Amino acid sequence: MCERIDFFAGVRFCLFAFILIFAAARADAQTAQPAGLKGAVTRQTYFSKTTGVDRHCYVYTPPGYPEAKKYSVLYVLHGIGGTEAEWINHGMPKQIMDALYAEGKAEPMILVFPNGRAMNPDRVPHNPFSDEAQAAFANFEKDLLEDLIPFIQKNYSVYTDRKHRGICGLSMGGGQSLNFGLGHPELFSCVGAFSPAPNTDTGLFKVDGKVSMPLIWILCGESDSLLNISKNADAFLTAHTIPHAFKTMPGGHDWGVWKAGLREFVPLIFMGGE
Ligand code: FER
Repeated sequence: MCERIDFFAGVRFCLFAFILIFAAARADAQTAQPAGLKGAVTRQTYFSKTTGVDRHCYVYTPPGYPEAKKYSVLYVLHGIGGTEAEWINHGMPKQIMDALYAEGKAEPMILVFPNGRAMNPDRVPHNPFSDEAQAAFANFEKDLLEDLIPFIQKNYSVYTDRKHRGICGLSMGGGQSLNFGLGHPELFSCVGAFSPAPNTDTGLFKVDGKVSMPLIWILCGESDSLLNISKNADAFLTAHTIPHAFKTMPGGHDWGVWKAGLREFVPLIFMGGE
């Protein structure tokens, strides 16, 4: 009899302990993903009306996707010689994002890595500085707005308003982020430019003050030969009293700066969930 009581007391204790551990794990999951949980990177193909051909992008989905009801979307753009694979191959975005989620420092978001050179045939030109290549980087604005964003919104569990849409990139992609983001403040709520290139065109920025941009964030290496581009953008935004952040850090035109850019920019965006 005594043994029977002990047995049931033991079962009750185990059950109680299990419920406690489960509750603690759930409470923790709301602030941070347990370390070790990993996101996923998938290559996607979409048809571009802009170029008339299929184009590709990579998509990072965070640990647990699609657990949250809807996710924000951050578009992450590459540099002059790159393609949709550049960040994936050199920037360690999956590792950076998985670590940020494990630390509870990133809102629910997916990252989209497009090919930022919209041309047909779709290839890296022999001379990435050619007029043709430069035009393709500018032409990507149309592909992004009319082809890629609708594709992502159709195929992923994401919000579709500007509050939950951001854009950032390195070098040429930094210039594109400033041009497209500040050119369409009604479509993007945050812009990050890491070492923006000479394609940065302040003439495209909407500075009439009607739509305020919650976050404009520029980062450049102190020894980057393109530092003056960041300084010009900073001076332009300051002159137009547009709130923004401009940071420099030790480094040149390199991945140390760009990885730091992604790592520092992501925790600042899409704050407040809904
Ligand atoms: C230039 C120097 C650098 C330029 C573009 C770049 C358009 C881009 C560099 C990169 O993307 O890494 O004069 O002109």
